[in-house]
Amino acid sequence: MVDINHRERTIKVKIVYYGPAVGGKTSNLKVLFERALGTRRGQFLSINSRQDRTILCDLLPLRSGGFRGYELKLQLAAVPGQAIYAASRRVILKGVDGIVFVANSATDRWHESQQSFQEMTGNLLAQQLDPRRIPLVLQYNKRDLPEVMPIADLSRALNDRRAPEFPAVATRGEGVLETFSCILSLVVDVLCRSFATLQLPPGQTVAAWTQQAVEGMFGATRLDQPREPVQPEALALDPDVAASDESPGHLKLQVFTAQDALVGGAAAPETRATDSLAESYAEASAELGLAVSELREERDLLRVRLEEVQRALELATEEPGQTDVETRVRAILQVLVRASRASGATLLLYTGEAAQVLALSPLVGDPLSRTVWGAAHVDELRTLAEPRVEEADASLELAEALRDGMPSFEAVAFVPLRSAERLLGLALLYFGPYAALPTRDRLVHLGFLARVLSGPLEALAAREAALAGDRLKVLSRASATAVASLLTRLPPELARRQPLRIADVLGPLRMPGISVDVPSATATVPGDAALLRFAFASLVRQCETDALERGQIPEVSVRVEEKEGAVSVHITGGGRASVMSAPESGPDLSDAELSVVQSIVGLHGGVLVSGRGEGQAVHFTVELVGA
Ligand SMILES: Nc1nc2c(ncn2[C@@H]2O[C@H](COP(=O)(O)OP(=O)(O)OP(=O)(O)O)[C@@H](O)[C@H]2O)c(=O)[nH]1
Ligand SMILES: [Mg+2]
Repeated sequence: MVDINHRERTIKVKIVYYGPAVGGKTSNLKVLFERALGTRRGQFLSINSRQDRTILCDLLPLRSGGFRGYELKLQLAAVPGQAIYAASRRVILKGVDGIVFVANSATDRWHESQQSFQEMTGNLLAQQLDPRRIPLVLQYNKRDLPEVMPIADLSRALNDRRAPEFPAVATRGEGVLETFSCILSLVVDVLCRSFATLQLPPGQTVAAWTQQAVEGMFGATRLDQPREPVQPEALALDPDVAASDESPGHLKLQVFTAQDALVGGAAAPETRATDSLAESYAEASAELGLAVSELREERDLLRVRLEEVQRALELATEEPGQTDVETRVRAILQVLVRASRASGATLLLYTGEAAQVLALSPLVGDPLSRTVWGAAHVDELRTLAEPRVEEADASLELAEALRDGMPSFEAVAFVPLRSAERLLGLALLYFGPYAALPTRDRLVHLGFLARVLSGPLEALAAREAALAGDRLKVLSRASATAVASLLTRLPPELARRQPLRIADVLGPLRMPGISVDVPSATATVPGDAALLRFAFASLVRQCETDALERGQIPEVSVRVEEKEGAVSVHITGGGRASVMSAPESGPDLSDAELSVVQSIVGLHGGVLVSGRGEGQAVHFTVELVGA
């Protein structure tokens, strides 16, 4: 019975391999397990006798990837074929969504296949399932044996409903994936027809979906050729169960049975009492098996999430200079892509003056920002606090923006990366038609990762701000140099010289952190008030910058001294120690600005002296001729 969980965005489907003893059911599952990519398979659990015959079942969880935004989880189960395990077969068949009947082609075993098929029909009817309608694929296995029934005879005997059928040699992988692909497509076809929300969008077919799903799970559509070396996917579902030709993830539970005691002897007698006992035992164990495999899946998921958080923390604590900016930002985006399993991604960076777009291959630009509506929509999302998903069906405009490009997408997740006060970046994670969309739970996880990853982005923003500051400094240095050269070429008589009260010139500089002390309020100098005030203000600023660069809160004193007709203005820097860390000192503008001050002082027939006093604080003295 299909189990759809809208909250977790999962669809669970059960496919049962049914058939006579030693027909090759376990062999089919084993091959599928061995050849499935590490990220797509869970642990393969077999409950066997010591002779490796199935006693209870084989369970193999597989993930097919996304189907209409949902993750399709397949539980493959193989029944035990031996006659005495009839109870287990009934239990395993409960809630089945699709059946692969594995018949033994050997001439001398053919009646066992027939009996098993009849038994299966009865079991389905007992569950109110119509044996003529349930998705069914027949596999005629062991075609390599010397004496096999012709396929036409097997087909005539077993397949009067004309279900799809495949010859196979399971031990060599022949026909195994073909059989599996076929049952998967039949089950998916039923899903599309039974649930309105799961209908495929126009232009997509079940056959095309199945082909990409199978390729996504196995990296191939046939298994009878040796596998191309697969790129190990970055984050395997279970690191212990990584894709390999050995099968470390195959857990076999061997159970001692009465048969083991009489190896080679007759089968244990079957009585009604032991039958019902066996049935309840089988039921409990099968449920336990399913629960264990779900718990294991949950554990695997948590492990993967932990790895993602570790990677995010690594990026957050990496020294800023270690890798270049683009590599770091790319790494940040990759963490989010892996955690969301998106098919494409871009990051809109708001750390600099203009927004920048970084796109991960195969994208070259941001698909959503291409349309006018999309660009405006992205802009609206600048206040977004937590990740969210939007699906193409939500609006015509979104559908157009997502579906019309190459590649085309069905949904987008927005993940904001924020500092305490502003948006530093917006990750846009795009999902293709065959992708599973993040569940609510996964969105919370993405939100957490985004908070960790906003650290490195904040450092980046600070660096960009510093660079912008440097650019500004270069610019003002250039203009200061230009002014200085203009002033030196100005004939002295052009400067206005009128008697100025020095107290009026310096008064406006007084503010918190700047003390102005003019003992004789009447001291006057001949000159240009605006130019002189500019010169003194520049010197005060030099002192302030100097203090800041030494990690202090600036305290500047301006003091006037009048002696023998000359007026001296002493400007002394300094500051209180502060907890601020000293900003990196970039190229400063002191030289250019000082030459402007020098020119102004020169125009007024004065001199500028500078130096450093005790505690290394800078100080300036301007000597002017009194009026
Ligand atoms: N020659 C040959 N042997 C096969 C083939 N498929 C499976 N076998 C062998 O047949 C034996 C039984 O295979 P299983 O896959 O365990 O059969 P089963 O249907 O699971 O059997 P039960 O668990 O008892 O129901 C094993 O020794 C397999 O190696 C095949 O296509 N050709
Ligand atoms: Mg078996």
